[in-house]
Amino acid sequence: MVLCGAGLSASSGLPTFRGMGGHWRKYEVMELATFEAFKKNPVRVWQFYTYRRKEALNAKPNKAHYALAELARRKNCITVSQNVDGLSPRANHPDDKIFHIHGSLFTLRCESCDYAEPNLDDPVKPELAIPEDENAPLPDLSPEALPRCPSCEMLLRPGVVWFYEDPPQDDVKAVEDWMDLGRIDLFLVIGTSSSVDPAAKYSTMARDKGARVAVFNINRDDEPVGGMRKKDWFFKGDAAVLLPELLRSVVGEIDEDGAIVKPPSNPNNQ
Ligand code: BJW
Ligand code: ZN
Repeated sequence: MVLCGAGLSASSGLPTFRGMGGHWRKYEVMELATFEAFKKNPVRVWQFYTYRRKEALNAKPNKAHYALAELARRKNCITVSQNVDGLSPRANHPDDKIFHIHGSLFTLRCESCDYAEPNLDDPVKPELAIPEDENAPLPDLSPEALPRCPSCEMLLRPGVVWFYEDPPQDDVKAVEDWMDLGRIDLFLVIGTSSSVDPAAKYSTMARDKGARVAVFNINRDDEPVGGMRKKDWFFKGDAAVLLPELLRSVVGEIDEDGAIVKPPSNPNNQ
């Protein structure tokens, strides 16, 4: 089982959540990533997510995304991703083996009814375009400029899971059902500060199913909840370098574009 966070995409050039210093321009990110913020200032929140969507669309999956996608094709394993950047889907990670428990930047959903749509437009509406110059002021828009639900006319919002919101219940249930199936050998914790529930709970749950834990993180202090145990591993460094190396005997040698340039030496490696 794999749990990944923003550090997986750091080498693709996307800042981690806490790595942004908690700020975007002069705004506190914590104050943009809540439904309360959206109700108060939907224009500002939409401008923040327009910026995030553009950054993610301009980024490319890295070797770690491709290695995890290949691992999923070869092993009985699931990935729980906290990432909303769409890079794992773009690395062709099998759809039925990954659960995006914090949603996606590229789904729009209605703030009021059940309407949802995939959307890759940049920007979603022309008025939302963000000035290239970071110091240039953000355009002062009226909420009329924001995307609206074709079904009920209320505002559409980014399809991410904000603080205090429930992660998609179907996904949470599917993850728990999979964990209940039997023993878990190994739990990989990749590029996450393990600071947000429910993701932070999964390492303890996996341990209860017998898992040993392997952490991949540039920061030795970012341990999973409950700390490290005797038979765990901590690989300190860039996930995009470490993972393809550590998984090479199982997934083969992968190039920058995700092509397997050398087959695995030990595909049945347990
Ligand atoms: C590298 C690297 C490299 C860097 N290689 N590594 C007080 C305030 C706010 C909230 C709460 C609160 N008290 C309680 C709450 C609830 C909250 C919570 O858990 N808070 C904790 C403080 C306890 N949880 C929730 O609100 C969740 N909802 C919930 O629990 O509902 C109840 C429920 C549970 C279960 C079932 C049903 C109901 C929802 C949480 C939603 C989080 N949403 C966000 C924003 C998404 C939208 C957006 O992106 O704008 O998700 S918050 C943010 O944190 C984002 C991330 O997915 C998430 C996790 O962060 P992540 O990925 O770990 O990133 P970072 O930046 O923290 O860490 C990066 C790591 O990478 C670091 O360790 C680096 O060292 C490392 N790294 N480069 C390897 N190259
Ligand atoms: Zn609606």
